[in-house]
Amino acid sequence: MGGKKVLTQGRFLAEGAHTTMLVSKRFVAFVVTCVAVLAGGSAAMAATGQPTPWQIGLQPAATPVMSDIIWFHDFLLWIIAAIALFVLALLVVVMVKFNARANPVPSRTTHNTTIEVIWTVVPVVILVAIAVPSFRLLFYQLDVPKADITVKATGKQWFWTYTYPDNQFEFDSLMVQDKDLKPGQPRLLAVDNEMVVPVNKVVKVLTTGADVIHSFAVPSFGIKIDAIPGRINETWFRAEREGRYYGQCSELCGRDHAFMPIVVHVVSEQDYAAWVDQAKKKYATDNSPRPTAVAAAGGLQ
Ligand SMILES: [Cu+2]
Repeated sequence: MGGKKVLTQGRFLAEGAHTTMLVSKRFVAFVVTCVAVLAGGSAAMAATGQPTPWQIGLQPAATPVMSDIIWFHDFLLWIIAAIALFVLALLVVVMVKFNARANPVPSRTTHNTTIEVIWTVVPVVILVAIAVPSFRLLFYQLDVPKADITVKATGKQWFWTYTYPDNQFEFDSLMVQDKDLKPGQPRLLAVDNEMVVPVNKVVKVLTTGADVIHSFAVPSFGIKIDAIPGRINETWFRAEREGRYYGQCSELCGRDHAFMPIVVHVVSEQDYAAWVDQAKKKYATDNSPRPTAVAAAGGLQ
């Protein structure tokens, strides 16, 4: 009887060990898959200018401002991680070395000049180390360089109107409905008439609102600026790669707030010139009332 029990127990233990090994193997496989998906995902999204499944970081940068934002984000992450680990280590030391059992007679120390100077000076140094790149980035974002082209984006309930004041035309940009999506067009992000700009040129974006406050935001450009009725805000970007970059209204503006995406199509200078020629005819602003219906989709495909 006793022997059988031991045997059963032994088999149970062996089975247990086998299961543990299987689980840990599966766990390793899971982690490897996750890493592969994340690495593959980030490589795939490098060119997309839109969010991707399983994305955990910021969208890849398409402008120098966004590159700096990503650098600053990562820099802060290291500092935060170091501080959190340091505080955790201190807590562990306190719990292990100075609990009532390990340290029955507590020290009666109340002041220690050296440590007080250190815990005042070190945080100041850390804050200065954060403030310097932070202010530099802020000025870089806010100080608009000499613009090559200007585009005015007017937020409306619930679409955007883009005006090209240098070329005297403007057009409305509405979200493509699910049933009208063409292959490759991302759902809830694609629009019928995209804002087209040339690559490597400084684009000044003026924003305003026609009804309520909207916000013009394109993550991979590192821009987000409120579009406020009655005033003009400005921001800028210089896209370094051609492609389509997607954004969304980022100020709660009413029922269809989630359905007024932004698409900036960055093209070569020649393609931009060709598009302007075509757009001038297609969207010419004259004094006759503009049809409210949006001109048929077209332009650069
Ligand atoms: Cu809006």
